[in-house]
Amino acid sequence: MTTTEEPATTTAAVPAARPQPREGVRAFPPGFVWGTATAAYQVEGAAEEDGRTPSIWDTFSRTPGKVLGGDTGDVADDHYHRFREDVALMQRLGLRAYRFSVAWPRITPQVSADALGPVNPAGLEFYSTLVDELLAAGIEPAVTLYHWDLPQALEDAGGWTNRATAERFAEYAGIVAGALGDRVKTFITLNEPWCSAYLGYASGVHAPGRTDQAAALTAVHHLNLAHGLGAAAVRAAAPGARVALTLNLAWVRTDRGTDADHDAVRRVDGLQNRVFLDPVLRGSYPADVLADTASVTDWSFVREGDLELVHQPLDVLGVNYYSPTVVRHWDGAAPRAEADGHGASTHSPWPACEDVEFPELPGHKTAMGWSVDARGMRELLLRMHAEHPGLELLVTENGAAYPDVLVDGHVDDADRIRYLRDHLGAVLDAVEAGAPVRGYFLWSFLDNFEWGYGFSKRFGIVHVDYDTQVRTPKDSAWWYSGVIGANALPTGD
Ligand code: GCO
Repeated sequence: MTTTEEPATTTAAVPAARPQPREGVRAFPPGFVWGTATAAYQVEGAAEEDGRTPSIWDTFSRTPGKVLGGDTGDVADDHYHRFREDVALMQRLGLRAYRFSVAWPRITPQVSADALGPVNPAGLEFYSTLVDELLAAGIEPAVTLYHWDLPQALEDAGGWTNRATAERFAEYAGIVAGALGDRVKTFITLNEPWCSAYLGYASGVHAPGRTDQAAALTAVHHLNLAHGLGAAAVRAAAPGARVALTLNLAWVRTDRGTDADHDAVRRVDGLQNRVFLDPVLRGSYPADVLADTASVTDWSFVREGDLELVHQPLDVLGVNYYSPTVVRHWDGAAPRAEADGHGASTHSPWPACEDVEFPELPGHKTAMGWSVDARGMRELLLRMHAEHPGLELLVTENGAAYPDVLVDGHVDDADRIRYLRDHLGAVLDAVEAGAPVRGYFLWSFLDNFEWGYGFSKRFGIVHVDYDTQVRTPKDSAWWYSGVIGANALPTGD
């Protein structure tokens, strides 16, 4: 009898497609998209120019006591006037993509709950010129259609608690996609609906500053509906474009092991992750979330047929990740810990979670007080890959605020570089484990208006002097530029 002996294998098989890293670096896949991100209200300024009308953030930031230092986005980084200079700097740094958002109040300034109103050509013109400028610089635009600056007139008619807001959003989305879709290949319907709903309507630390848990859950559904209707409108107006949704998914764990602690994890996961993922990707609301929140609302705002409208094909899921979430069951004995990193309010952003607490974690924190744990990035990307195989992923935000100081024209932000290196390493871990992560957008290109914290928190890789508007790339900008150029992450310190 003849037998064929296989030689013993001593080395693990290496997938053929993966580039071999040079010593001291870990390579990203070819074609990986390297970008940075901003949002209209945070950088543009020009709040009253060219026909723009107020958004909920104009109203909120002009209300005393709402934003630290009384800061507003009236001028911000003056990006509206300086975008050419900003795009030139992006090009100098070697950035390949730029995620920005469109200010709805520039596009249809007279919108009401009943009608979109006329389109403002000057508003469209600004974004169209920005897109041309980017393309001429070899930078791919990715457009977010809603990054929290709802026209105030819509809030006056109920805002996201009013279903009409979702309908008007879809009409507006179609207009922008129609105007830019010949050049823009990625449209993100909404940015972080979690924040719009819960911080805007439950804890009130974001505009419009309401504190009503039932309103927040109504907003959750109308934001999901806006995504679905908006996705269909973008596809109709720009058939070649890819439709995305950006969620700030939470990596939720407990640092204690009782059944009640694990139940707290399930509930927070439901409210932050599954209440958005399930309707959008599966066409249903999670039964446990509906049951958990039954004391707050009966969800009767979800109409027959809505879930089919929400459940549109999704080309890309945008994942924003900054910090881990740790929860415990709260038994009422000691004061409730509320270190969930979402601002101080006597009202919780978490509906029906009165017995859940958010303990403060030991260890390194950013200037936001947010704990740093890059494992969450990998875990979230791998979870999305496991639960929704084949769904393309993009990291649409990741970054950190630190107390940067400009000394002699130079910002040494070694903390940020460490943060970025660790989180990019975690992205690469997920890629190497098979997650289809196509790119990474660093938050943020410029220091900017950090919502309730005003200009006090600096997230940029480019320092902005708010008196002179002078931009100075921080050390992290040059470091990131090097990573992009090499398409690889240095592994040493
Ligand atoms: C968000 C927003 C950004 C923030 C950034 C830092 O994720 O909250 O999309 O606008 O500025 O995340 O908080």
